[in-house]
Amino acid sequence: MSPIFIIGDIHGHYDRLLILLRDAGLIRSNLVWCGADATVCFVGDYVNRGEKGITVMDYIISLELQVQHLEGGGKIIPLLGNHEVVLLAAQRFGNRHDPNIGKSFYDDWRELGAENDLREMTPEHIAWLTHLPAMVLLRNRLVLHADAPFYLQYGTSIEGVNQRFETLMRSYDPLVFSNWLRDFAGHLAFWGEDGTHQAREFLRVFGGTQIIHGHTTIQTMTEQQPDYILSPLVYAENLCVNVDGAVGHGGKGFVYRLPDD
Ligand SMILES: [Mn+2]
Repeated sequence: MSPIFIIGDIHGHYDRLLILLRDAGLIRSNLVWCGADATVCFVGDYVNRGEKGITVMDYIISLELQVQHLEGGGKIIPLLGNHEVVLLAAQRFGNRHDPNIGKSFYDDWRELGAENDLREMTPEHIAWLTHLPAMVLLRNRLVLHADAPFYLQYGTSIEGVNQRFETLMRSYDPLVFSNWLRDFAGHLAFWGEDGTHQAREFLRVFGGTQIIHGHTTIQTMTEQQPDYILSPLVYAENLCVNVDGAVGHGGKGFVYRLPDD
């Protein structure tokens, strides 16, 4: 069975991404793919916090191209995170007012964004982001970016939510983006007793036996220091796996290999 790896929020920490991929045996020191038939799923949030968000995106795109040219090669599955939407909104709407947060889209992005990311984002990057799925089912795990409840309101199937995201990405209405960003910024939907019910509902609607997500650092749930977070957090009666190793907050991060079941 070919291995499946999940990688959490990288947030512009390109050097850390390379270390993680190299240590997992997926790339060589010259950045060339050596993961054979492995699948690597990135859960989104490539940009903001760190300085090299566009470089992170460019490298994931290059990995996609590399594996496409290999016979029987691997698979790269990048999901869309809310920070990509924050960056895009800053470029698309700039100083327009975001009514849900009471400041401009640019000012919202600038709090965590790296100036060069906005400068370096090309129409090709936007086209690539536009097609990224919101969620995917891998070996019966439902993988999505955020532990936020809104997915249930955005569709009743994986395909439906992915289609809705693509439609939203193409919108030039600031209010549409404002509401989407508000919903996408939800956290801890699967935490606590009510959260376990919510997780069951997600799995009933979208399928799968377990949810894998990033978006909320494991530190937020366990109060561990980022340096000590070196493995995923399994919670909600084993229904959820958090893979956000707080790389954006100085954590080393980790690569989560799915059990071969
Ligand atoms: Mn996020």
